[in-house]
Amino acid sequence: MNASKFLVAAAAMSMSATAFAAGAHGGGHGASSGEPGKASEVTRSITVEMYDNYYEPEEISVKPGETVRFVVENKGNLVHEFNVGTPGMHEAHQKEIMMMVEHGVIQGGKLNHDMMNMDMGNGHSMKHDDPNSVLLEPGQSQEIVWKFTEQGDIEFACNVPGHYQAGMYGEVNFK
Ligand SMILES: [Cu+2]
Repeated sequence: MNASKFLVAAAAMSMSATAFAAGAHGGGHGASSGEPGKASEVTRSITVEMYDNYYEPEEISVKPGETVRFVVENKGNLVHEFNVGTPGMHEAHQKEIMMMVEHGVIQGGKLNHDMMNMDMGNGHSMKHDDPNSVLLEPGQSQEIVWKFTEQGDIEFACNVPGHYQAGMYGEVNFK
């Protein structure tokens, strides 16, 4: 990228950085889908495989109060997300991820980590580091320890543009 192109990109990014931050923190992230869990409280591990564009398993069952270790593996050819949230949280997060796509942070099967770490002013970046979510390139895997504090309307979902709409989400059932 030459210098003038870089400046244009940087300006566009800093303009949307404000919107990005507002989106990320406006919805009370995490409040209604549980909270980050402690490794010492994990009672069960669930492996979740991500394909283009669906999960295996397609739904999971948990008990209220249970802490689960999710081992998330991307077995598809595209970047996919595993995000534990309410339908409203997913809707808000889809706008954030759309912005990452528009800025070239997500390109099909690749994540631009340099751009994700770039400081866009005011300490904001396009880093994707919510505790309830992982965003993975093909072949990558990562773990999330999550505590389902109480029963609620919770889904795990991929918010990469078009994927949720294509059915890439699953129900969290309480028993
Ligand atoms: Cu996806």
